Amino acid sequence: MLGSIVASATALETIDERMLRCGISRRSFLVFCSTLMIAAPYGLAITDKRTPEDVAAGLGKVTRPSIIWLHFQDCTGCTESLLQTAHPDFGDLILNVISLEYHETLMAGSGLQARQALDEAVQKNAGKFILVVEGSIPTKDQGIYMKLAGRPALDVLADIGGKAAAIVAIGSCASWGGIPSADPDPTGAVGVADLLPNHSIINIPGCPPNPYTLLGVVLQYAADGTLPETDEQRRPKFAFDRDIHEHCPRRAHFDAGNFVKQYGDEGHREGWCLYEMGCKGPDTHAGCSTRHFNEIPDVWPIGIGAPCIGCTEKSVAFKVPMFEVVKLHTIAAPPTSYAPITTTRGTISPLATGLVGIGIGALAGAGYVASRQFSKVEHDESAPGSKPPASGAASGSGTEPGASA
Ligand code: FSX
Ligand code: SF4
Ligand code: F3S
Repeated sequence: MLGSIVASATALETIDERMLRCGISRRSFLVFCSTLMIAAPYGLAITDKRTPEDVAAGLGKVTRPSIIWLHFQDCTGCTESLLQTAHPDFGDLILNVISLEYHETLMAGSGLQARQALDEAVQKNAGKFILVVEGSIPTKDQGIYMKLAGRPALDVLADIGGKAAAIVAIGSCASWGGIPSADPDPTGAVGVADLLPNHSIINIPGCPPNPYTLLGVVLQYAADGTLPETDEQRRPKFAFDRDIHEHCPRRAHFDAGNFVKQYGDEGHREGWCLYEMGCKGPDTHAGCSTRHFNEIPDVWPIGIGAPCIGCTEKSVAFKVPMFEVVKLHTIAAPPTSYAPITTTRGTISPLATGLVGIGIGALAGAGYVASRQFSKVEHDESAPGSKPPASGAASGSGTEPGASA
């Protein structure tokens, strides 16, 4: 990883040149491109292609985007989600697609050395780099609760943010305050857009967010200088236009009224809906239900049996209690009164058999009467119990009751 950062002197090479120079296999790059296509199925010119080969052909010509990554009040989960992957070489591949000029968690330097590295990176790329901010910014008491090299984070953000071409607030902390802003919010934690409202800022909330959303945004920007269309919370629509509930694999259980009542109960073991356990999926916009983490199927909260806590929603995560049931805005309340699908098995008593027989007899009789009543053809021989008309009989004679109705 450090190698990728030290190699920033070659930041202006294209992704293809970099892949070649670093011996990254074409196959790995194609897997990366197909994952990007799934993460951004529409809304980005770089992924709006027919095949991963087409995406790779376009992306290969793009100059690696220079990124300066700042950490404020965070847990480093956003960085972890970017670099933890099922395929050992994937973290390296990601660091070869982008040019990470400065990242405190990944660099070896510290103290004065780190400070000089930041100054150099900003100076060298002024006006061209993308600033990625991870973590919230403390504002209480003139921002004294977090300082970098003696400067409040507030000042550092204003300074470096002002020299960036665009800013990406990665994670819920940088987007709107996240965990540090939860009650009682001791540091007055806010997101980047609260402090720099007039800058080009894309929010990618999530705790952590899907890393491919970030990669899609920065690669699109590197390709043609555009940022994706966003919603009113500055979230890219391609990743946040649908709610979790819409494509949740447990949705059929919600519709059928099958709810987990307690962790470890039969419904939980069977993979039933987690709504009654406080799942915020119906009120949460994110792509997790179709785009899982770390390239491993089912690696996302609901996939492992935990309710969605609404981590991408400012008004839900860390605000609404964990087990509180969310309001359903766009859909009907879940049906809780359906008869259970599974019934206890046992022996059937002769009395029950007799009652069922009577029931079936009554139904058959009713069906017969109904079929006769719907028949518009006199002496319809297809109707059960019809007798063939007597030769020369007048119309309407010799028929079952109701046959001519
Ligand atoms: Fe952590 Fe990032 Fe949550 Fe925050 O993600 S995963 S607390 S959004 O800033 O490191
Ligand atoms: Fe899935 Fe949650 Fe919706 Fe249930 S309530 S279907 S678990 S998103
Ligand atoms: Fe967050 Fe819910 Fe996805 S908790 S990671 S938005 S499933």
